[in-house]
Amino acid sequence: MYHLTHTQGRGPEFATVFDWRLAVSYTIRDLIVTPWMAGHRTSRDNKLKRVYYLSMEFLIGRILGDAIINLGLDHQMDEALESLGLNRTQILEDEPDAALGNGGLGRLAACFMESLSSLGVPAFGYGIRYEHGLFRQRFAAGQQVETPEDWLNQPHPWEFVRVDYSYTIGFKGEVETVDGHSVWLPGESVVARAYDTPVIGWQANWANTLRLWGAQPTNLFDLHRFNAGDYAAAAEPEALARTLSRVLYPDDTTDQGKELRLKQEYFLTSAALQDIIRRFVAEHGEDLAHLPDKVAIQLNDTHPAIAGPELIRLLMDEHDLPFAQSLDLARRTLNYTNHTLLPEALERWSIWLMGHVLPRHLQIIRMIDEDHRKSTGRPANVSIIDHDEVRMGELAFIMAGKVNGVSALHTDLVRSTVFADLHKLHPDRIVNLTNGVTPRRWLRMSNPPLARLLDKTIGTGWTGDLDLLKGLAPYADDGGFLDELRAAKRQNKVALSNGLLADLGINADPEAIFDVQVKRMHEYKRQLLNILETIALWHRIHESPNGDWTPRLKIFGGKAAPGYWTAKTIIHLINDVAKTINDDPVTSQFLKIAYPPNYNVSMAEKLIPAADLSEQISTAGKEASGTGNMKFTMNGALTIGTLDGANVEIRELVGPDNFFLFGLTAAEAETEKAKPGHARAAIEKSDDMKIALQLIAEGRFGRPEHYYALLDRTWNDDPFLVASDFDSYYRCQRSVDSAYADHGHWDRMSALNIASSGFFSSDRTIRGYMETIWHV
Ligand code: H2P
Repeated sequence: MYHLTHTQGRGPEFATVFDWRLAVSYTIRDLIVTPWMAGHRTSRDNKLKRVYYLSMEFLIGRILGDAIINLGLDHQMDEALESLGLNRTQILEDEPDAALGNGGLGRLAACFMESLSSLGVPAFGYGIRYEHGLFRQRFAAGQQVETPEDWLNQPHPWEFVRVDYSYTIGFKGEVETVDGHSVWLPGESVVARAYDTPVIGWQANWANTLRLWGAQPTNLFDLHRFNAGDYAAAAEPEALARTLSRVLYPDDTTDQGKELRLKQEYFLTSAALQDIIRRFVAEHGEDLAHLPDKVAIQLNDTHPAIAGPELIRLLMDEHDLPFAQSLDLARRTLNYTNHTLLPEALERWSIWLMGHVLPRHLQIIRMIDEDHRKSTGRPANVSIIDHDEVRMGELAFIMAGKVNGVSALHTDLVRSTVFADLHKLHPDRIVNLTNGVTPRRWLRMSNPPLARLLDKTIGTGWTGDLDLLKGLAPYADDGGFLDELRAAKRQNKVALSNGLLADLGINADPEAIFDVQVKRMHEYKRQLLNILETIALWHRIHESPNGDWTPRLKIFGGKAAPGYWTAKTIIHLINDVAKTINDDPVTSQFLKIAYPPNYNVSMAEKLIPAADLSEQISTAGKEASGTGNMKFTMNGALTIGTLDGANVEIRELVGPDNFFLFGLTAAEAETEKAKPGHARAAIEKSDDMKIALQLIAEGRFGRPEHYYALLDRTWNDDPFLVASDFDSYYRCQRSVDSAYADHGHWDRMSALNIASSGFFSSDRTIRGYMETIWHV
């Protein structure tokens, strides 16, 4: 009531849901600020080492519900809201998603921030305060349409703007030599301004800061032009500067905006490093030789890899340290996480662009390269500059104390493929830290029925120590427990069905298998395999409509990068197939498809707890880890998957009997791909795949000319081996059908999945980083 009146300036009789949501958010924020400030004081007074996580993406989602849970105030909040006649769900769902990321990479950064706070590790996350996060997705006639995300169109109650923490970021210009020193005279500059969001940990013992940078012009606006009546031109400097923090570029996309993307990466990195050095000097004095003792920096993928040369530049050009020492200090401070082996995501910048935007950095990159060559006596195949391009993967590797992969399989592949030569030179540098997810958001908050059952069965300790889920294993043979587990799942499925009916008009039977594939749309993740299997199944049901079919609802969710034509065509195909299948009076009692648009964190929170089956069907060797796979396992869904990424570890932990495995291994996939005509050969052998492709070509799901190129690619190229794995997948799906028909057996498998999922807490992952990489 206080915040409604005094912060929002509204009386309860006029207050909207928005007003109430802000009042509730400020109330909760007040409770976070105290531990937040205490944590800062403790870190400063005890001169603690800090972790700095640099990431172009933080896929935070909504904050309010998570904060309430971590403060342990859910019951009190319910009571308070009820006494005011307010509806909790309505208030929580009024908050827009902070969609500052594409997918797993950005969501991992958000889970890590939460775990760092839950474990009480002094840390800052550094990112960009995109005014428009990832685009909003709509479907028009089945096709993806992108519209701007506008989460900051309304006051954002969680952030504190820090006008005093502003740094100038230069671009372009010249490098001159003055008194034997290199001096960079940037031709353009903007100001990076800090916006802080506290991230509260479990049980509110500690809170860290997510510091996002917004771009401001160095000169606010051109008064001279304004007075002359040229208003648009007067505002130009501001508009140009703001472009830097306006949108999040979807990764692996086109050439467009390359310069802007490089500038964004430098903007984030330089602001963060200037802030880190300022804080170090304030706490520990001018002697930067101790930087690695107090600072551990993690580069989330190659996006902030310019940190290597930038840190050297700051130490050398601004703090007068010699190059060799600057290089050594930078290397002992920086670490790099690799998230993918796909060449498209290992950034390369043309020398021309790098030299144009960051001329001083290009010089330093050449010095780093030269030093590495000399010190390792190596030929050019490990060099940073290759074929007139700067390879950011190599730069990140060479500048890192440790390089980590994100699952056991991925790390092995990092060692044996992309960085094989560098690994030989630096055999101790690559380490594995299998990803994890926070159980606070992904279990306690998003799945209250299951959380209540867990509390009742094994006590509440699991939220802060997910290994305690092991205590559930004995209950896998307890019929009473399994009934309750089924009831909890059913409650989530009913809630989801109601939502699907209201939003999409799809009438879903909660008894059906809820079979869910949600993630970025990408060919390697093989949503195409899933939809082709759906078509083949539909055809089979038509052949024997009186058969004993297990009803299934296939749910898809995900966005395609705006320039990624094939992924967009697959979205179109799924929607077209859904239209035909959902309206089919013969089959729709057995098979339906739901593809809600604009998949985001909040949607994941509803879909994952309601899933029976988790689709993790990437071409083996391509999905670095996956984190959705972990969330599903924790929530009792069974996985149908390939031996890829963290699926391998999930299967080992839950046991092969409780996991639906299909498909080629990573090694087999490599061999298969090398065979000429592999796709055609596999399709010729598979009646089900052939019929699925034929039905599309015949136009059974809408105009076939939309799909000719996709069909042609599948027959003649099939880079991600959809055809080679099709039959194995189809058969495996039928074994899912029969397993699901045996309720008792299915529920037992589900219980064992939950019981074995403790390893996938991001608390475990962060402890691993603390020990192996950061030494905090
Ligand atoms: C990526 C990888 C995932 C990995 C995640 C976090 C880039 O995420 O592909 O396999 O789990 O990073 O390490 P995504 O595809 O979801 O955008």
